[in-house]
Amino acid sequence: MADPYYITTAIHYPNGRPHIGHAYEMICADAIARFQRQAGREVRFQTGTDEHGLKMAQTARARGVDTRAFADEMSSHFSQMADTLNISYDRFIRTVEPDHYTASQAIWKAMRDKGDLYLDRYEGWYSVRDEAFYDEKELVEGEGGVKLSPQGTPVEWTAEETWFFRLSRYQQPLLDLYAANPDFIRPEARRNEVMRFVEGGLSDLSVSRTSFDWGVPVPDSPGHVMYVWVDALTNYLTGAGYPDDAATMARVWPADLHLIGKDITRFHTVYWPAFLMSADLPLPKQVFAHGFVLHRGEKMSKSVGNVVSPDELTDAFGVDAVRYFLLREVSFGQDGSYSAEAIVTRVNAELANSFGNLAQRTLSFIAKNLNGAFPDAGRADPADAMLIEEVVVACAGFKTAFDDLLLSQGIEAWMRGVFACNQYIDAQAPWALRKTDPERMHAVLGTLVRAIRMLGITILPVVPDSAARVLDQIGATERDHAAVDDDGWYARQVASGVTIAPPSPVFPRLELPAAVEA
Ligand code: ME8
Repeated sequence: MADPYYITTAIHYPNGRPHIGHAYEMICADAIARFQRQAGREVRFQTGTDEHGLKMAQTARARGVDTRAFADEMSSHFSQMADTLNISYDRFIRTVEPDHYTASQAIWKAMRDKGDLYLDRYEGWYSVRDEAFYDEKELVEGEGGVKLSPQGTPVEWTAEETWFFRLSRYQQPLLDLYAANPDFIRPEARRNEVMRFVEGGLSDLSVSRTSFDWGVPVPDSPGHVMYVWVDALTNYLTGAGYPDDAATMARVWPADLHLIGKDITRFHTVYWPAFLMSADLPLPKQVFAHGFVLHRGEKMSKSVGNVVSPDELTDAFGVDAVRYFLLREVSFGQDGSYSAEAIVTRVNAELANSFGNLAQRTLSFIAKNLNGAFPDAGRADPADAMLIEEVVVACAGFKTAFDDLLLSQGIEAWMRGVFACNQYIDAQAPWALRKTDPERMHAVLGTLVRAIRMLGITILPVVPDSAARVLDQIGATERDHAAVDDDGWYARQVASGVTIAPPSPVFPRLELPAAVEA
């Protein structure tokens, strides 16, 4: 059986509509999932919504609607967005689902049986917006002297009887984990932050609430629901079949990659591994914290209200253009900024005018001048082999970079292959050769078709729909990584007699729409 690869996104709070940050996270995870599938891994990819907690309960109450009905409606916007963005998830999990209750209660009991849970009185600060407890020493002062969380959100004083998790016990095991696995937390800046935090000492964590009931009930403890992060993190196990589906668990757990945003690193790299150690479960192999996508350099969030709808962007520019832009523009792990102008500029320069134009002018020339027949071998020139070599290097560069989650660099490497093709086509000028040297023209066009196939396969994880259309135009059906190096493909196409139909452009030039510009 193929080597499994389990990748997850954070599960998103559906207390408002999805924004471009949520879209970004799904797109990055999807590109990685598709890339790993192409590499032959048996990928399991999970995304979903995180529906419990005070923030959801309060938002529903403020709107005067039933919390569950509100969660149902809002979660559907996230699953619809995932479908619009062509996200190849295997499961869209909702934390209100019965098997998730089972998993959350099972990990709870395992932690309790370990002696890591005890009842006590909690008194301290809580941010509903972050769904997080904070120590007094972490708070900052806002306008008028009000106390704010380190994320700048309001905090309220909370005092109630709750269950505590003995997080303090896990300080040394966590430090040992980070030391033994330097890649457990990426990028480096986040790893350093987390290590400083854990070195500073860990307080036990309040893990249940009694003042509201919108959550997973704590086993054998009437009146208590789990702290939303306990159940939220457990979603990754639910999706792996925990606790009852031992076969799936054995195959997909531990997760290979939890992809999350930088603001929730502490939950994933401190609390989550501590819960898992407590429950005697294997730890995920890696947590990668991506940066924030800012709109013209400014932070957006549902709670702040300057939210840009992903639908607006995909309607204006197309799904693959938005995917390409985000993956290419933002250096993975760092913050990035977007605007309509930046999307139009990037996509026109690299997709419409470069890869799109390369495919379009090559294939329409063949359709028109060779009746769509695959060019003959013609008369080779060292420039042909040199081009193929450059494209091979570019595609290998993409693969090496993606293997190491250097997504933007991977696309940049691929782009070098596209540029090499465009230089070659300009230098060889096949349209001029048509009259002067048809044999050379055949060789040049054949070389370009080979290059387009390799580049098309390579870029599939980034722009799945458009790259597939280019590959369809040349009848390239084998699309895994191994196919890139398949030297026999061209001869087989010629032998099969398939032809290239007049292509319609796959990457249209974008215009700046007035509505988005405003
Ligand atoms: O934190 N740019 O949910 P959430 C990029 N339910 N990513 C962003 C972003 C932005 N502007 N804004 C948010 C939660 N994100 C919890 C997670 S996981 C067990 C529970 C990212 O809806 C954010 O960093 O607030 C997080 O990874 C994801 O979107 C969901 O954020």
